[in-house]
Amino acid sequence: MSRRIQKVRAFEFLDSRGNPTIAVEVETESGIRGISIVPAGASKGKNEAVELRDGDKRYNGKGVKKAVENVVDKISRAIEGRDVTHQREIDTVLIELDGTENKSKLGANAILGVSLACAKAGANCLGIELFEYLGGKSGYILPVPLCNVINGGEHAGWNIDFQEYMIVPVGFRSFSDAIRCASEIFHKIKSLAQEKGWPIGVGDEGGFALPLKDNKQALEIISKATEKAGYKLGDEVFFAIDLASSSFYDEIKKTYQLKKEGKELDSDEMIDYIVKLIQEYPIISVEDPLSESDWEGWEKLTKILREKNIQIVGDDIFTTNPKIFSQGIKKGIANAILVKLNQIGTLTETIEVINMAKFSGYKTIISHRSGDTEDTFIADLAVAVNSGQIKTGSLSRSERIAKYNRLIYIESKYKTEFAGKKILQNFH
Ligand code: 2PG
Ligand code: MG
Repeated sequence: MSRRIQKVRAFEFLDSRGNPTIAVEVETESGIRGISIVPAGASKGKNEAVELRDGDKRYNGKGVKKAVENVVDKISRAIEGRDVTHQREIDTVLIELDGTENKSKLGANAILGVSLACAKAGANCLGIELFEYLGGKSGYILPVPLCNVINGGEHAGWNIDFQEYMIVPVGFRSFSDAIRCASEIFHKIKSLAQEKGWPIGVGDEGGFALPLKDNKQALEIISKATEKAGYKLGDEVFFAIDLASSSFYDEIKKTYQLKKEGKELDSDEMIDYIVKLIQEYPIISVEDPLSESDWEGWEKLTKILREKNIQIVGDDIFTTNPKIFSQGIKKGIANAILVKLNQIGTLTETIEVINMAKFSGYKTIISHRSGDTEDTFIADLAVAVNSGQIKTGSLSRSERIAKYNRLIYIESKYKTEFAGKKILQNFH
């Protein structure tokens, strides 16, 4: 059965925000196919690989016809005839064909679509699951989900300053039990909001977008909902937050603008603010607490939070980029990295970053984007690399639930272990 690539197709699909995104289908000579749909972020890091958008009248400039053409014309010619299971070779061809540092010529969206479609076709050629294809035959760990039950910042029209308020259900024997807990808490938040007479809408990642007065009120409501659902806070369930601080950082004044609370804080004051929040609530993970430009602040805060055994996650600051990440490791910044395939643009480079993290004692969290799709690639990736954690939104909106359902499927069908409380150990 030939595994050689015969045809590469590309489509202009829509993502969960109703914006265009690219989908790629790769087909081998023996008719085996793999299809991938690329996600898109809203609060992006400055150093992310470039998402090619048409910038014309269609879809308010967000069309991806040029990226589609790049796949159909240029990329297909370069990879047709190659063995679809030779992932590293294919990704190297894609990187070289583009030739730019940030994949701006062909578009990281075009490149990633092809890279991931090849991986899926490769798994299908061998007739095995994607996670087995990427991760080998055994020893699978199901990740703890970081469920974003209250949405804020850019994902919810700035109802509140921080972007994500997540529950982390660790005290369970299985992924399915952890998800049940998260779903029950999610529904208790809804009842509490209804009792207050608040409108019940959700943000980009399916968490409630509530008219809150400040960040603490969000954590208060989740605490209450956890209690009402009958779970033990600080034992079975912890919290994680993603501040997405770059999105409210004033680059000129070098201050953090917490508009909802009427506060303007410099780096040291912001650090105090975060440390106090951690003392008050069972927060075990803090993502992008400081701006991607504030490396000095990151160094200081990492030292403080490490001592307290808190996970400090670099997203916008590292942008899943091996070069930037290695500088961060050298400077002792953060102790975990958020891994987003489309920030760097190929599967091979993403796995390189994951390996770097493991080698350096950093935790990894495989992540969705706020504009996502029904594609469940990240669920398989999290299992394949035993990341221990996945961030893929709330307990509503099918583009988020699709990943949870995929993990439930893997857990029910294969021999796996749930990461659970193990993720709480050793944040170096
Ligand atoms: C984040 C992500 C995903 P976006 O900041 O971590 O939750 O958001 O995709 O908008 O960058
Ligand atoms: Mg983030």
